[in-house]
Amino acid sequence: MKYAFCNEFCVGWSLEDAMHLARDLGYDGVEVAPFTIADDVRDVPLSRRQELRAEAERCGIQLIGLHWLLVKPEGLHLTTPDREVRRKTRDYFEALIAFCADLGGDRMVIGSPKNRNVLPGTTYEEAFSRARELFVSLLDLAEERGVNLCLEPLAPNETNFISSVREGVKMCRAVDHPRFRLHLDVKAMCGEEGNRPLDEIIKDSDGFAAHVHVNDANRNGPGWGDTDYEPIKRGLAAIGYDDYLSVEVFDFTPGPEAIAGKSLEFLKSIWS
Ligand code: LER
Ligand code: MN
Repeated sequence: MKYAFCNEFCVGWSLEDAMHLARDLGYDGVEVAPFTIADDVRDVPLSRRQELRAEAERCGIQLIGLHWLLVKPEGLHLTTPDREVRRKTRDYFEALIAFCADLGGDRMVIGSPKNRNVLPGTTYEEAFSRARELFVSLLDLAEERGVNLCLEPLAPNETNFISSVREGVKMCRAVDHPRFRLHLDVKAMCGEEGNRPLDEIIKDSDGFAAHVHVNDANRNGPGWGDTDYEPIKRGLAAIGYDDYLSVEVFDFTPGPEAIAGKSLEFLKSIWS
């Protein structure tokens, strides 16, 4: 496995400082939340992108890609009936693909639970078909720039759209393109309805999974709670996943050094 962390817990830090922490602790990569760089990535000049990529190369860290894609700018939505909002959302996705590739990244996690919810007055089927159409329209650019679009199923406590790995696989099949993949998030799989073992849920993603967020059901880092990683290890081995495990947490209070340090120690104890 390769190891990364998501940079948003480095609150107030430059991306350079986050990369230095990753290097010092023994990580391989850093995953970037674009809102930590700019409210709108179209405002980040190519010179700054090149500077960040050069620093990553200097310290032997890969900027692996992006997540929390639609936090900013405000007002974007994937499944709204409002065509103009969907057009703006699509345009922003294109800007994100370019930003991701400019940083040297090869994956984008499509999570953003609030920006994809099925809104009142819309059926699930309508939302599905709008999201599918939007995703399909991005594939040529994703292919050209070498970026995988990885849909992140999130549990019903976060969103009412694509709230299980099985639903995510349905969208992957409907889009049917090698650049449209699935992302697995541990706390989201723990929150799926049906209380199924995690190795079984992971096996449902066979052939589609291209990236993984590691955390605990309690939304802290991996190893910071009771989530058993043995079934996760079994499931990922069963589908042949050996790419990045990226630490993503939601309580930033322990601080970057503690979150990143203790999480990596735990991951290495499991995947040693
Ligand atoms: C949200 O819960 C999440 O897991 C993030 O990866 C959203 O992009
Ligand atoms: Mn996640």
